[in-house]
Amino acid sequence: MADTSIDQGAVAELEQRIERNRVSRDGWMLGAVAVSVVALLASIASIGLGARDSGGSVASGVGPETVVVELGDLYVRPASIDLKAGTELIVRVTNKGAMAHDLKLMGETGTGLVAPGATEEVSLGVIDATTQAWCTVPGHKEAGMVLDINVEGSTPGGDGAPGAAAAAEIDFAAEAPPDFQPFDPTLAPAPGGTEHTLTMHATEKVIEVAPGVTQEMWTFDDQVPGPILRGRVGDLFTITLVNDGKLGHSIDFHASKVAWNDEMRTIQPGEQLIYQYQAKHAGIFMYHCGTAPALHHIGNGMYGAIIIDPPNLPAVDHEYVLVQSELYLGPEGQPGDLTKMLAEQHDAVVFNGYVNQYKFHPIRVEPNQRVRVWVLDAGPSENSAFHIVGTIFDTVYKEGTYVLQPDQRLGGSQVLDLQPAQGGFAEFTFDEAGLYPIVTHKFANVGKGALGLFQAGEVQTTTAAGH
Ligand SMILES: [Cu+2]
Repeated sequence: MADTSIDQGAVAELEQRIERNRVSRDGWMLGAVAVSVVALLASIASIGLGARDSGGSVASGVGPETVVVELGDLYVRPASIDLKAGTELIVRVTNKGAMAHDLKLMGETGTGLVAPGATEEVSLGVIDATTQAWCTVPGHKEAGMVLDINVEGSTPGGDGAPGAAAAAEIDFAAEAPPDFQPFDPTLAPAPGGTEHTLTMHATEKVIEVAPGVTQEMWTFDDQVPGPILRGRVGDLFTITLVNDGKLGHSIDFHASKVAWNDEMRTIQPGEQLIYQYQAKHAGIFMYHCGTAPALHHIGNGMYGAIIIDPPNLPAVDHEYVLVQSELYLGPEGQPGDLTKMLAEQHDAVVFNGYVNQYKFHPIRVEPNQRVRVWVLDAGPSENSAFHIVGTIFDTVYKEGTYVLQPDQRLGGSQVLDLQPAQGGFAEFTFDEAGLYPIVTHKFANVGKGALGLFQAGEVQTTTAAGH
């Protein structure tokens, strides 16, 4: 138990200051002063003691106790408090962070969403046993926004923390379910006209990401990746973003040159905004939700691609788009784990949102047909060494320019290398009928879901996949 003598001194000094204020202020100010003193006292209790004994603090066990709690972006300060059994716990919660947070006992009773800079005081009720309160914004508890409430002589109750569920696990040897429908990788030509007006919906939706594994993905239009948009240099895009979810969301088109604080602002559930821009540059650009923590919103599925065709883009026999990204699994049916995202510990790397999906459903072309594959690395954190086993790229376009085009030097490219948010395309043909694996040549990730197949022509079932 911590020594409280220092705080007694501080309390005495504060009482003197209150007394001075009392004679010089009117009644209106007295109320404010009284409140601020309560806050100061609790603040001293938590900060003063916290500095001396690894974060614990003490509220004396008589009557209701008010504790000042600071919420920030992915922390709760203090991280623990000590109470006597039977104390009514009142928390005065100030949000010092840049995003909204709340604090609820066992994730249920407590503050509403506290806006940045705002303060809310609420009773968490009478505390009889050791328990916890945490921020219920998805991912925040897992990232550390937990307040331990310790009651003397009491160990954590048997009701079990709901957040303790184990993360889902992927069986990389599993086959896709019989009714599995892959994300169609076929890229349609840019629609006619120079103005593109569309509506996109931000949602949260439970989606299968691997055989038998679902996650609550945060999406654009209920799909991961989001819709693939396409146009030409000079085209005008007018996108209405509607937030149909339960969290704040936003959108950031890398193909645009607009002010971050306007078009890219976060909108709350039920709100919408119009994001308009003229595409001034060619390339395959990422778009994503930028709401803090953007890592969580991107890592949990809120990304897509917009392709602005380079002028004079030649026709090919087939065009496809593959968006590479990682999965950081939370419990089955729950959002991805922000803690894993922060540690860059992904569970899987996938093309177009699902483990090994084009291994289950190979992309069918014919030998000697010319194929263009647009690739975007949505990350959030892994790079891509995009490679197709058994062929050589004769044309590579990356980040707005041709890296390689056919000429008398007969150069060949084996990998389209991309960092997060970079994109480009590769063109090639398959000289023989057979199967051609699609991988990132960062091979640790091939065994984690980054494996697909092109099938050129008819293939005997005994044919082995690539070497
Ligand atoms: Cu979002």
